[in-house]
Amino acid sequence: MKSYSGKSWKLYPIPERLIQKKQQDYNISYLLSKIFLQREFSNDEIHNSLNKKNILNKNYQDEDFINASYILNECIKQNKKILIFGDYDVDGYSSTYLLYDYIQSLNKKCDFYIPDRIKDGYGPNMKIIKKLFSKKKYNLIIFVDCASNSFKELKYLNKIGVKIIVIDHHQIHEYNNIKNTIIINPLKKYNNNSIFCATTLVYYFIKYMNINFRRSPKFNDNKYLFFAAIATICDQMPLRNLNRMIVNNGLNNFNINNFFNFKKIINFKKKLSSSDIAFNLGPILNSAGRLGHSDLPIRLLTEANTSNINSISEKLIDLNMKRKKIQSVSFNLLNKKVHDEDNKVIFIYEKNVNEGILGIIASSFVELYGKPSFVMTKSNDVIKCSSRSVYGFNIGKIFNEALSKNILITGGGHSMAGGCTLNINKLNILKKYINNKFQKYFKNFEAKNYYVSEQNIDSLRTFAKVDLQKLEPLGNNNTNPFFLIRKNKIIKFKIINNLHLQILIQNNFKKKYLCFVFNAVGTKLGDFLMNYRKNIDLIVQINNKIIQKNSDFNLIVKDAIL
Ligand SMILES: [Mn+2]
Repeated sequence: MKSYSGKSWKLYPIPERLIQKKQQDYNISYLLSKIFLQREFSNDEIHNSLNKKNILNKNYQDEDFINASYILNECIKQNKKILIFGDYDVDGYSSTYLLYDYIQSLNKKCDFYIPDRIKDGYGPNMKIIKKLFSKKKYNLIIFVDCASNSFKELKYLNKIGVKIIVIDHHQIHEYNNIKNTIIINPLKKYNNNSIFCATTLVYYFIKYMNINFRRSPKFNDNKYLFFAAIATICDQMPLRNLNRMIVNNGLNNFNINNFFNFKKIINFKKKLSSSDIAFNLGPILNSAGRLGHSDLPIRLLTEANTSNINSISEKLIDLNMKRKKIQSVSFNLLNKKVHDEDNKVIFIYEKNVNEGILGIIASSFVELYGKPSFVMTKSNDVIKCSSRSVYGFNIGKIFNEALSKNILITGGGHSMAGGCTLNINKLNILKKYINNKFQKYFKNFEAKNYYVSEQNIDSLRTFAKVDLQKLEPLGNNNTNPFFLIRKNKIIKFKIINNLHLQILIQNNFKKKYLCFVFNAVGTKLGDFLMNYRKNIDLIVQINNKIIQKNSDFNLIVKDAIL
């Protein structure tokens, strides 16, 4: 079935007897059974989904943990000067904070540094390293969520006698053994497909170190797991297997009321859900780096003084509101350009866009059009690009290859997200390069989108009440399921923030339902929905954001069938 947004929708074929068997085995609904089968959930994952009080009974261990623990332990013992170097997003802040907190809990001191997204750029560079080391002669530097490819900087640090630990999950360009440097990165092994964010690696590393080397009397497993959970969600790691358990346990087991530093920026009245993290807490923390205040979130996390916590929180909330405004203006501008193009990869350059929001815009394009998206703007004398991908098209690898072919100045990332910088005269070469790669990887590419089944709205309401939360956390590799609802009329619509559509639909039985169509203004789908008055078949999701707030049941319209 072809649709207005240019996607093709299919019913996922699962044999009836399999659905019924799973339904009986686990005493679950037909729909939930079908979704578990469609997503190939393991028995462990199903048990974890159905049992609220699940325990995290799986561990992760990396062979580099021993050597890294040994170095960190020696440095702590000998009161050496330690610097943690992080990244300006939730994963970077969280991993920096966990290490900092652990070392503090041993009554030892250490410093941290988060580079500025706009002035410094991602990861270490010679200028910042020299500046940091001119202020203090650190003996150990721990890079988190970055530096896997920073050979030049690592070699330099080595030369001046600094010990190095890197804990990272980004695609490695080319792995070189560097003396006195321990790199913890599952992607060191060729073909290893890591699913962990940096904070999860740090969490397991500290846990290992705490058990085997140096026990902290204040070691707070639940708090540390909570940070691994929020970073897993915000870094859009696949929410399957161990990551599912990390998120479920991390959010369930930690009493957020005990963490005063977040009191002002999130609602404490209830248990936090993964959508609270993905749509509220995450964007607030990330907006700081996007608008030139990369240090604020780490200061919020490490601050002890109440009035300082309050003023940092207020600044963060304010920055997030500013970010939303800038984003909606830029989104409208760039979306018009996408509208005019008809390529399999979205490749958009516009001179004056705030470079901090390129990634969010790329994300919304992937969501809207189901195509890998590269969004670019001018930054000083070069072009900065942020990109998000579709499943199976590894952006981190492609940027690494383009880097080795000298198309890029810098570049890297992981399979679903990445960034790069390039000279303006390489813009068309990069576009061609990416299009060729895409055509090679996906010869007969047609993004197939699957819906679970055709449903009437009442059955969806039941599913929303009883089953949807069993699929949580929803996100990458475990998306909010799509359903087909037939023969609905749109009887009213309203434009929200010049960006989204709110529509009222009416089914065959004259029942009315409220739906949202996000980022629809200015798209083919949006134009169509505002103007069509006959019966229409829609692809929808249940709006779990609203469900959890106990308000009325409503739907998110994702597409309309031609
Ligand atoms: Mn990360």
